[in-house]
Amino acid sequence: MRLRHATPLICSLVMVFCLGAFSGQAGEPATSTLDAQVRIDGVVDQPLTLHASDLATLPRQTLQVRDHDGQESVFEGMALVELLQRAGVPLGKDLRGDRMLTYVVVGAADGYRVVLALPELDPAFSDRLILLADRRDQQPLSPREGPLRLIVPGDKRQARWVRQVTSVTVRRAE
Ligand SMILES: Nc1nc2c(c(=O)[nH]1)N[C@H]1C(S)=C(S)[C@@H](COP(=O)(O)O)O[C@H]1N2
Ligand SMILES: [Mo]
Repeated sequence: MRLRHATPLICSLVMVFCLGAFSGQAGEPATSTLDAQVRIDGVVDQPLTLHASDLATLPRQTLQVRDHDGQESVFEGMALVELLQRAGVPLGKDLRGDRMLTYVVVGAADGYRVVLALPELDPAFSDRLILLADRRDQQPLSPREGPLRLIVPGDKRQARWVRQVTSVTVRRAE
C-alpha cells in the first residue's frame, strides 16, 4: 500500500532526473552565436560593439574553403565589410585619396592580431569575400575557434584566419 502511494512520486523523480540528464547532453552547445560580440573602434565616426542580436541583422554569406588541416568546410557568417559599414567607414566611391591608407587590425581573445587593407574588404575593389564566420558546417564554431573567426579565402597560409575575434580597429597609415 505504501509503495503504491509512493510510485507516482518515484516515477516523477525518475522523469525529472532523466530530463535533466538528457537536456545536459542535448542542450546549448558550449559556444553559440549568442556569445558572439565584436568591438569596432579606431578612426571611425561611430565606435560600436556589435552583439549577437546586431550581427543577426546582417546579411548571411557562406564560403567553401580548405582549412589549415586541409579539411574542406562551409563557413557561414557576415562579410567583414558589413560591420565596417555600420561604423561609418568610407567605402566604394568614398574610398580614395588619403582614405586609401585605411587598414583594419583584427584582434583576438589571445592577443593575436592581423592587418587587412580596406580595399581588400571592399566589394567595390575586390571580389574576395572576407568573412567573419560564426558557423562551420552548420554548427556554431567550437570554443577554440569561435564564437567568431575571420576567413580570408585565397590566402595560401591561414595566418590571417583569426580565431576568437574580439575587435576590429580601423587605422590610417602615415
Ligand atoms: N586567435 C588566433 N588566431 C589564429 C592564430 C593564433 O595564434 N591566435 N594563429 C593563426 C595561424 S598562424 C594559423 S596557420 C591558423 C591555424 O588555424 P587552425 O587553428 O584552425 O589550425 O590560425 C590562425 N589564427
Ligand atoms: Mo600559421
